[in-house]
Amino acid sequence: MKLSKKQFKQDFEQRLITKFATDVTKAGPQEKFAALASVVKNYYSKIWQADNEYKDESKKKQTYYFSIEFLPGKMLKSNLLNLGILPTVREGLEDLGVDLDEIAIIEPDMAIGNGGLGRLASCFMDSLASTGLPANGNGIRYRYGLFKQKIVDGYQVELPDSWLDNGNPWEVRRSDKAIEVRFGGEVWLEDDGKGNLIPQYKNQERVLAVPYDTPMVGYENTTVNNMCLWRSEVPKDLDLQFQNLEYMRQTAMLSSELYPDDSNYDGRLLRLKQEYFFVSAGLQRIMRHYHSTIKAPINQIAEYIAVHINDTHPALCVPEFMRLLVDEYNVPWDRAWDLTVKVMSYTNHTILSEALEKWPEDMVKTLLPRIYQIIVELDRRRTAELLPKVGATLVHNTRIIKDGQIHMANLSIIGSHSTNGVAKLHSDLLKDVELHDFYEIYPERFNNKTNGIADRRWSQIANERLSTVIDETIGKTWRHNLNDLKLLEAYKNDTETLERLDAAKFDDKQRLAELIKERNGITVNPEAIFDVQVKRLHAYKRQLLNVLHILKLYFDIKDNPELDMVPRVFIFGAKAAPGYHYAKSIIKAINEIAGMINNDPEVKDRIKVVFMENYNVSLAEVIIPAANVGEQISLASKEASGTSNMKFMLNGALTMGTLDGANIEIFDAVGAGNYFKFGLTKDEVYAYYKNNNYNARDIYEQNPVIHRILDAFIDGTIPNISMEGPEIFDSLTTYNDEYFVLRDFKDYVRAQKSLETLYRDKTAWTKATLMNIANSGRFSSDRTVREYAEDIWYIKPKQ
Ligand code: DL6
Repeated sequence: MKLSKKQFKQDFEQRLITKFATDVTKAGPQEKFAALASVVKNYYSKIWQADNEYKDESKKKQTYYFSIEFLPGKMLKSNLLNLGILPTVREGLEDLGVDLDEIAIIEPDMAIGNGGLGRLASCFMDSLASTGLPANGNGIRYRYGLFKQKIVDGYQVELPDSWLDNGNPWEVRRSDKAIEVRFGGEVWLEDDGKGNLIPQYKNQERVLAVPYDTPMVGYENTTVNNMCLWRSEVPKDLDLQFQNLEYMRQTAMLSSELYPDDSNYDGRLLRLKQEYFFVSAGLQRIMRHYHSTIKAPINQIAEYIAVHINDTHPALCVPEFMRLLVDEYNVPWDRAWDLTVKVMSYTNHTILSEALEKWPEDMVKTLLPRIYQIIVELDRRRTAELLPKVGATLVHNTRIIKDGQIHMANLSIIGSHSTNGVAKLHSDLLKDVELHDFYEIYPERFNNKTNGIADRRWSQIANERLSTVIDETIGKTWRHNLNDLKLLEAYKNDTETLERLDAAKFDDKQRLAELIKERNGITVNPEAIFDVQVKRLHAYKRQLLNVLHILKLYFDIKDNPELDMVPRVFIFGAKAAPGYHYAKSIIKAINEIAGMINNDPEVKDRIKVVFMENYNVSLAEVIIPAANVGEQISLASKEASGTSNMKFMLNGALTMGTLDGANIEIFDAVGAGNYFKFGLTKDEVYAYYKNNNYNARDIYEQNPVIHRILDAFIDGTIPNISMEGPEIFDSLTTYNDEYFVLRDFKDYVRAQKSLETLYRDKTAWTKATLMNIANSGRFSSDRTVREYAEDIWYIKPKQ
């Protein structure tokens, strides 16, 4: 949009008066943020309205992306950038004596997601709008986001993330579009006299779902999509139920927190209820829109809408859509099924079996009796139809209902026309191993869509310095088409470019060093290698392997105090799921090891270990630009894709990585010299599984380096881990090291040595940096969503 600095200043000052009866000299930071957000909202609202009209009039097919998590982070700068007014606003504020960065920091992170899955959903929201694709998000407006992590005595402590305390300036509450969702009660079918069985209900619990729409502003275009988040409320006519405190509490809980504690029955029930809540509300809203605006016959619905099931949490889309078609719109069962499969598509985000949801039949039957009937009928019909075609074994292995459980991945695959993995290796594993039986039956449904990242956030917003260097080297076209970064390759031997890249990195490292000082009280040297591992804490991601290597370096120094090594700062950021004891023990160990090493005068600052608490999108925006190395060291086959690997690459960090997930594609893109590859391959891992011949204790017994490092966990060398140390030690020895940490250790140390050698040659290192940036274009989520649009959703961009 076009905006002069003068106009902006007027708008901002005016808004301070109308909103807070104050002026720029007296307003507090929260007031300045709220006024600025309100001005920005005003700017995009006209575009939003026009785009809504365009969509309604053109009736173009739209996608609805159903996800239990979204992780957008802060929206202010992203909205400014996408509207094309970031520099104008920054300068305008400067004129008024206001620093944009100081205002931007006030906005709480919108963290209604946990990790990669939610962040991917938000990258997609940005890219869908930025590529002009008509799409909507659909999720839950949790009152509390993912917990705030505090580190107390080295332990993770979880505090509530009350992100809505000052309101959310971007959202629009649409009470007029509220929808009722019903649970429980009794249901039976009655013949209407014309041969139709009509469901009758009694004693249902009613909940009002109120939509809050948040605009997703496209990058310098005229598309503004919508992310709809649902809040649960008591229906107005039930206000009298105020005496019924339990009902009130349960209703509020539905949109209270992400992933309630599911270690008990009530927690699991709540989670299932949440899943149905946002699925039913979202699909009902789609149906209403279809009838009020699209006005096409119901049996053409697949030509107008696509519904995406992001991981299995929204899998109830399948039976709920059937319910709506069959019960509410009188579509015959077979036709309804055909439409459902055409409309639905599903992404699998993990092969970890504990993450593949299953719900006890009884729970579904009690909470969602009509949905249960539909699932039973789907399963019955499918079994009858497929038995003669594919045989009993395949049918049994792929049934929706098995062993008293409803298998949500099975439901999603069977009820949709597309199942995709999120990186080539992951998609191959789904076809060849994990979902092979399904692949035998529905080979045409399986495909790969390698993940991507919203590159504008991770470069233009998070790393303005680097972005400027790139602009000055190859021009600005890369800002619209990330593939143009390839032009940088022509400068790989250009000393001046390399020096400027290096200087930008140094500035980013200084910025992070200041933050570390401020937050952790640790002084780190920006000349050191900044070696970063930021991601959820999970055993398969192998933060422990990183830790063992740090301990090796530490013992090397203890053995040889004059050891010549390039100083390293090891930076961790990770949240552990509140109930994941082992992951929390690793956090404690990292913090104790940090204390031990950082305070040992003999180390002489050659190693620093920093655990940055409360890792989130905003912190990532400071850490990732400053990284020299990104640790992507999961056991091959376990990380479906990973996306921080792509963010590091775009920011010129080199990957220390296994051949896992999208690392493989990064390796292929940058070439062997610009990536530190180590570790078992997926085939080697599977060979161990097949032959059942991995023996971690042998490695411990036979390798003196490993022996000494592991003993440090149990012999008091690492202080204050008398509970956690033995737990970690046992996991690697007695319990045979589930993720092959000890097996990969030696090769990891070798790769780490070659990293240090390369870092000593500044020119060679920076050249590798440049090659990483230059080849990161294919990892833009613009590319990913275009592939979804063309191959899965069949939607077209606005011209
Ligand atoms: O697809 C997004 C993201 C992948 O990049 C990660 O590799 C994968 O672990 C993550 N999966 C999840 C699902 N839950 N679990 N586990 O977050 O998805």
